[in-house]
Amino acid sequence: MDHRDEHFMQRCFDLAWLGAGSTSPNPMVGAVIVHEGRIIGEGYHRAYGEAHAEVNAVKSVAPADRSLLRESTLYVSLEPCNIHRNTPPCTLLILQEGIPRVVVSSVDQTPGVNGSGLDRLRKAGVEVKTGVLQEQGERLSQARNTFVTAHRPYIQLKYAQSANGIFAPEDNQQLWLTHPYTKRLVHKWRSEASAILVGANTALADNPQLSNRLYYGRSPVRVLIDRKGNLPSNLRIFTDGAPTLLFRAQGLPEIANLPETVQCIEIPGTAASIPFLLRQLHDLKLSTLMVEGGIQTLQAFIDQGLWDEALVLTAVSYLSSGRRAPNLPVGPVSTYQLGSDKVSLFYRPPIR
Ligand code: AOF
Ligand code: ZN
Repeated sequence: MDHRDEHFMQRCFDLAWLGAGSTSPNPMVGAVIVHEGRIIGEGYHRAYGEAHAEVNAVKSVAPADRSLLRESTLYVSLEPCNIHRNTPPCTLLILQEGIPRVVVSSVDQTPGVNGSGLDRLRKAGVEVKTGVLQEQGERLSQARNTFVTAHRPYIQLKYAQSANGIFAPEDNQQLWLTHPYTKRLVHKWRSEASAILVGANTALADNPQLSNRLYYGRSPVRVLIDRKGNLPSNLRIFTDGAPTLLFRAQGLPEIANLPETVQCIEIPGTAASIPFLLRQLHDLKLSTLMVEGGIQTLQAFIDQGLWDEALVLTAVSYLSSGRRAPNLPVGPVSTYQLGSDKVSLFYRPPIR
């Protein structure tokens, strides 16, 4: 069997991931142009508002190879866009360059695209193949697709536990269980998340910064739920000058001396906190949310079915007392060893 299409699609995925953390709320997308088995161009979507993967791939083709575009295959991890928003449609570029064959992994579920990009190419006589490494392609675009179809951020739960399943608070140094490598990995995840959330109990108990300090790239916007207004204004989250969204009930007294970097959002009296908050994050174009605790907050997201994946770190040490880590209704899809820890990934089962 010829695995050439899968091979070049894998290269598209590798390129796409280079945009992690900077394309949101747009998807990560990679593209490769191949002439008779040789890659003559590659590109990826680097940052929101900037050129799409296909454009960068076409631009990267050497002048001497440009005439080969008319005999080449364009591989792209996501269906080429067919709408004009920040940039002109990629379908138009493909037709203008006369690229005769396009291979795609999965469909762009953005309303207005959603198959119409593929249709347009087919109607213009381009040979289109779709569904190559589709499952991986869908995983790559799942944050984007969740954002545009469910109108909420893609939700990642993240927590650490002891070998016997006792919950380990995030920034509590006395209870630090996991290996230093793992901390760096957690900061990498933070660099890729649009927003990061903890409940009021965790904010109070751990006084966390919730920033990315150990990996390159940016930090997520911090999100706090403090329905009753219990949090004091001297928490690090309020004083360190980085952006924070604070969700509180309506009608509470104002917090004195809050810097401008903290935006207070009132939860209407009758609204459930989490769905309201998710809608607000969506409207602020925050397309992924990492929920770091505490147990009550994590369990509330799980009980409401409002999560997409869980990243669970399991240390080698045992804790003799403490609260049990949250209950996930499924087993992990993968587990790997990092230093002395295990890193497990869970996906929420489909809602029927
Ligand atoms: C592609 N290739 O590399 C990306 C795509 O105008 P924009 O940048 O806001 O993009 C809007 C649409 O393009 C939207 O459907 C989004 O999913 C898609 N992103 N499409 O062909 C790319 N990043
Ligand atoms: Zn495009």
